[in-house]
Amino acid sequence: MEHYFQKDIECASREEIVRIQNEKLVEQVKHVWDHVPYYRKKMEEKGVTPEDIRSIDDLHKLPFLSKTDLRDAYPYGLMGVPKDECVRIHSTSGTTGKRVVAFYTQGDVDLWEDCCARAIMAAGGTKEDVVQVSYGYGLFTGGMGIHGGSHKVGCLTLPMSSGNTERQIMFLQDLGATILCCTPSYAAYLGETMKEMGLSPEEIPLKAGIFGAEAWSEEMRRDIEKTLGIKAYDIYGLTELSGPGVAFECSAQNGMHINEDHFIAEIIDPDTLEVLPEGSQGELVFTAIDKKGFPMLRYRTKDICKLTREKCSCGRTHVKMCKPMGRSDDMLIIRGVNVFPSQIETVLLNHGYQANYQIIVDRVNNTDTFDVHVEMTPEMFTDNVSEIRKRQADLVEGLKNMLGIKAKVTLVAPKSITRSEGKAVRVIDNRKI
Ligand code: DLL
Repeated sequence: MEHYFQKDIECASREEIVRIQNEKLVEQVKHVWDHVPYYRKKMEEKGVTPEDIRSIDDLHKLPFLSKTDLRDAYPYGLMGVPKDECVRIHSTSGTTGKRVVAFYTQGDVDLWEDCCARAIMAAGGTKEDVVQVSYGYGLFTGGMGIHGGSHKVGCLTLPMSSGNTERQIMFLQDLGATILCCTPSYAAYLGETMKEMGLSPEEIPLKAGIFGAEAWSEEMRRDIEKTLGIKAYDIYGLTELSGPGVAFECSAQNGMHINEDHFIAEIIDPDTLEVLPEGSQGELVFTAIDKKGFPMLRYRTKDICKLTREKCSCGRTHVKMCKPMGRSDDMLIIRGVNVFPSQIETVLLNHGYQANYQIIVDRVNNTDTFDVHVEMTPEMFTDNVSEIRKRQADLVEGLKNMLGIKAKVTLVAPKSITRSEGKAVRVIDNRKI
């Protein structure tokens, strides 16, 4: 049976959604014009005033915002209300330069938690469930966002945060968690550790997982579903737009419904900045039409994605985004060819490996080197050199078919690549360009 947190809105007619978006957009643009001088200046430079924005058809007239703007306006330059009306700050997990900081009014926190509650109910959650929240708590939005959503659904919420893997597994067993929320790479690690401890999926009552915050493939989903004995649902979001819950998967498990009463999505060509027609692949851009503390208009996510309005079997009417295939800034250009880590992951999982790998790129004598280190699973571990060579050659071939370029593949011992409790580090790019 399908559960909804706010059925009226989640299953509203197209006309109703457009009506809501039109009304909120017009109001939000006025709010930003009046309260965010940084964005007002950008509008003035483009010759746009709030009167020009009468409906979502006028959205394309507004200037974009990007991470560069967030850095320029750091820390308070994009705040949309007086500081004393904000109640919360979160920040991205970025490692370079100034971090992005985002602000929330109580109303913003409320609507964010509603979005997460929708995601939990779409994954089959009800107040009967015990939810183990193993996303990091703190500045990262994963822990506190899902936590708030879980409370709203009325689930018994376990604020584990990430780390201490054996204790995670002990609580999964002892407290009988039925829904696990963490990054997909941490879910895979928990599954792997359970197996090592001789614990089979039947011995824990877990039924669903809500995994996001990083790109993960369909193959990885199947792998996690098998090792943990669950249904694994994707969830998407970013700090700039509140956090997890901007979009979430339903029982159809083929794309994530974007919460269109709060966010308007567009797909643009990242080079020409033109808006692309439905179904095209391009950069995802969001306009937050409710958030007041940190109101983002036409924010460029860098995530490469497609949108579809095909009817969904779950009854929800909100537009769906596909799994982002990666970020345009995660995309590696190796010997002139575009390479996404997710493509490499697909090849590995199709060859019976798990998503434990690292891509190491360097430049020697003006040529890119492309090394992929892949862990053998315990079952395939061997010191038979010819067998290892054969396996490596198979992977080189598989990667060449997928990417069109040749990689140097090195198989390494099980557990030799560092595991992540949050977002996995897949790429080491040593090129100094
Ligand atoms: O990762 C918020 C989040 C927490 C989402 C927990 C889901 C679950 P940031 O740290 O600001 O926020 O990173 C946002 O992570 O632009 C995407 O590139 C990536 N990302 C998030 N969810 C997914 C997903 C959180 N389901 C950036 N699939 C985004 C692929 C994702 N990439």
